[in-house]
Amino acid sequence: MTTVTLEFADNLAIIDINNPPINATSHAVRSGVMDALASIRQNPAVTAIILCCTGTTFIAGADISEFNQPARAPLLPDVIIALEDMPVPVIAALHGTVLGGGLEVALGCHYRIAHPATRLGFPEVNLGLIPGAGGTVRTPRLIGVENAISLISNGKPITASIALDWGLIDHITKSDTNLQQAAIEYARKVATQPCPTPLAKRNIPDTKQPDWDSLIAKTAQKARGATAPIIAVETIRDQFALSADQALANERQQFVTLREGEQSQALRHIFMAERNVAKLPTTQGVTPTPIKTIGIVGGGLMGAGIATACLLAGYQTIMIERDEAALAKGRENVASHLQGSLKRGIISQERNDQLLSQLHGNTDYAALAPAELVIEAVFEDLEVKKSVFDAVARVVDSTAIIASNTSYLDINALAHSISNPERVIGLHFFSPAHIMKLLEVVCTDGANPQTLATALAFARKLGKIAVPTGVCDGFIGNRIMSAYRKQCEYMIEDGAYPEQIDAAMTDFGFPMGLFAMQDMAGLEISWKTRQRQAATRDPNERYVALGDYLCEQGRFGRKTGLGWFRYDTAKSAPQPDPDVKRLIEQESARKGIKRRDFSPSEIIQTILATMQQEGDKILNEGVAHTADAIDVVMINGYGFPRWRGGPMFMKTKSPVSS
Ligand code: 3H9
Repeated sequence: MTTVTLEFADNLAIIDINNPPINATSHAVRSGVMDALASIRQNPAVTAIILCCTGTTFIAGADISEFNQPARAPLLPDVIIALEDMPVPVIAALHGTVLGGGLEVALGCHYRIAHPATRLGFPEVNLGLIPGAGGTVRTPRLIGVENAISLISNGKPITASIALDWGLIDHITKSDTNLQQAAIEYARKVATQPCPTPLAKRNIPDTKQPDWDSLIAKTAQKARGATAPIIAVETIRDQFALSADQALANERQQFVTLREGEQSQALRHIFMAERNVAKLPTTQGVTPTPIKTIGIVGGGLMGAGIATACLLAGYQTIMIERDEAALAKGRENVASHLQGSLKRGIISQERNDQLLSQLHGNTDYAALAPAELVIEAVFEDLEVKKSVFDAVARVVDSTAIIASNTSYLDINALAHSISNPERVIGLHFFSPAHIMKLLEVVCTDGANPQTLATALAFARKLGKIAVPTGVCDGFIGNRIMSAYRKQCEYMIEDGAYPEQIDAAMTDFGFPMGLFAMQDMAGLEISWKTRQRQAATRDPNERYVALGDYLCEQGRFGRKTGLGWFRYDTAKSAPQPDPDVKRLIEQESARKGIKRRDFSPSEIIQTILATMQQEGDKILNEGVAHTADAIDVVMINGYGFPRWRGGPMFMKTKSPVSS
């Protein structure tokens, strides 16, 4: 396959890039484009050039697999300067996702036309980088400083219509027009006009500069420890004191420094880990069973969230509840989730109504007959779940997959409670299920590759990051969380306070500390679980009863205004409570523990070491297939700071710095 082809037709030159899967600017692309430009320069008949891509997208960025190797010429900034310096206009024909280095290439062209479904952006900050091929210099010169800052520092792509509004592109084609044909027509039109001044030779349009200090402070607060978004804003700011050439050199230097740094390495690690985590040898070459209809048993918080996710992914969805009142509540829950998507602009009112019409409720399990996959999301009790499995197995086809959303129960036991256990799998969604990206796909002992491949394909269709796990108490995420929660409770009895642990965690980069998180989730569910487990608990294991005492006093967390912390209003931040402090100190005294100080660094070291030790056990037992899987779970389900790469990645690097 030739990566870059050049064709001459009627005084036009068409450069076509074909570098699947994302047409990244790999070395072959950069040198191919350079060669094509050199050939075009030899052909005086050419009046305009079209740059386009074969496949599902225009260039979606630099090839990050090359970032770990020495850079090979020609470098992307030089390719873009060569494009910009062509004596005839270059038209970029954009479709798919025009990202990072791809958008920088487009900005090196003199005109940009796009298919209406195109999305454009600079996701570099998500990889711990800033644009490194002129993005911070050319973008403000085209669309002004304010829009450039927003595009570059938050990493989110924009639609073609916003791009047109901002002046980032010049034209949007009709959706049914052939893009290359539209580019040819556009090229013919502009070929007769003088070539526009390259962006790097223009001035920044608006002279009004933002209040940089407050902008940087706001960016830092949002970035929670990640440095790239701040450096992106600073790099845009610094060019006001530089010529365009100096600004390009400064940007490149910042880019290279970031590329070599720990944060970018960590973010690139997790980016690739997320894409590789569900690639299992057992499912290679297995064609997933096609699925059209999903059954969901239970319309509570989880069931309704899962139903919403299924509807949004385009599945016909059947919800089963025990009676009409519960079913009405389940429907109401789904409608309210969809309203949230409507408000966030993810769906239109029309789509909302259409999706609700694809939700079919019933109180009779027989309605599940057409479902190819049924997910139970009922109360966390093995016997209750077994009876649901039994009822489902009686009505669905013998090949239909039956899944449980349990977060810790023994799915092997559930699987063996029905006749053909090879079609049973765990689908552990995280709440809210239609929003959270993580999905643990729990492989039972007997699940066959077909069941697993189908579950993974289903997860991908929902837009989830599916992490295959084995069966154990808590699977990957809850098991690690339960191990480090225990350590945090020990630290509380030994001398730390909840606010100290939470502060150490948020300083490390977690969005919320463990104790505030428990307050938010509500303390009574784990209290009831502990009561159920009391009879079988190892009497020699250290047990911290503080959570029980809180619940005995009716302190169930944020919803009761009191938990590990005090909440004066529904929205107020957690406040340390002197009553809790007293309770903790009394408990330490009762157990004869001499309380001592814990530094933030000791707290974090303890948490991290516990996560890593439990992670090692999980790996040795084969519950997780790779250490990367553990990182993907902790980052996407438990708030572990993404820019640190995950606990197992950190283990391979230097000891933690808090
Ligand atoms: C940059 O551009 C820096 C410049 O400013 C300066 C340079 C000097 N490289 O996500 P998917 C692979 S930084 C290499 O499942 P989707 C991925 O591993 C870059 N490979 O598909 C997977 O491989 P496989 C700025 C990459 O349809 C396959 O492509 N750009 C890269 O759900 C499909 O990926 C970005 O950050 C890459 N950059 O989503 C864009 N990207 O088939 C990052 C993907 O073997 N990429 N792969 O499993 C994305 O956001 C999504 O991949 C995209 C497609 C939206 C493009």
